[in-house]
Amino acid sequence: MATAVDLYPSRGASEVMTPRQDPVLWGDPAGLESFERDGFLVQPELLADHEVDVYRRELDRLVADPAVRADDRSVVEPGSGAVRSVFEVHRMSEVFAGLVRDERVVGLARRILGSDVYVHQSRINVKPGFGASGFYWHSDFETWHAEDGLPRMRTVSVSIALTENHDTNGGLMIMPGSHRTFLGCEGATPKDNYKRSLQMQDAGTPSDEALTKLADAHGIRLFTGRAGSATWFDCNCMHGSGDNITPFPRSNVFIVFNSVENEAREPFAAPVRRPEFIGARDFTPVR
Ligand code: 6CS
Ligand code: FE
Repeated sequence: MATAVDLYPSRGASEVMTPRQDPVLWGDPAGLESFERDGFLVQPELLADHEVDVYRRELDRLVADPAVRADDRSVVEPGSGAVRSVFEVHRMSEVFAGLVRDERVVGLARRILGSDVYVHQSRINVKPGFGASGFYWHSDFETWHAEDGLPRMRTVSVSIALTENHDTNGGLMIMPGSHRTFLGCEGATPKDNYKRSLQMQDAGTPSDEALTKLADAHGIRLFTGRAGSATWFDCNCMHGSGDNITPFPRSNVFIVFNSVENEAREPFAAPVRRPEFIGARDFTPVR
């Protein structure tokens, strides 16, 4: 099979900026203008309080289950050993599978991506209080292209808050408009990179100069909101989150929808594929 053309080179000898060569919206843009402009949109009330309770209880159940904690799909905090994330929750839990199929969720993903969609990745992030570490600045697409082999920017993430996102407990930050520039990072991908990168990313990390340039051009938006609010963001937004040293956990469920027209190929800049629980190889559309 001919190797796919690499429109977004990354992880080479030096950092390189490439203008986005893909649409942001692949379907009907009506009402989604802010998503096109900024690379994100917020739904303050996606889930009602009683629905939040159902998903929060399911998150607590999974996190408390020793079998889940021992599962390869769980990532623990480097320091405390507390569960930080659990991947593939849409396959592990019928409750979260139901959220993925919820028309309010998958329907908007289909509209943004202009096609049927499958789940490239899902995870719950617990981000407990008292010191849970954040995620340094990165573009998800840079990793999903380099390591999971997604060819085009036809992927959208939704982060649904399951606890209150205060401006103090390590909320998501996005540079509005940064989705229109692809930042190819310097430095080859180490083998088994995912084992470290899910706790602390190094390959695929932008330089201070590039981050300064992007932040000067776009600013930084901090996302706060009630439990049940949702932030949808394009796969190529430059984003990150701070540590959470407050007593208040910042838990969310994070679902990544990829277009069925953008199926994962071989990694564009990594020696081996990542495990399927991080980068799906089952392209069955969500029904
Ligand atoms: O590597 C990944 O796929 C994951 N890492 C981060 C920090 N965000 C996106 C994704 O969940
Ligand atoms: Fe990310």
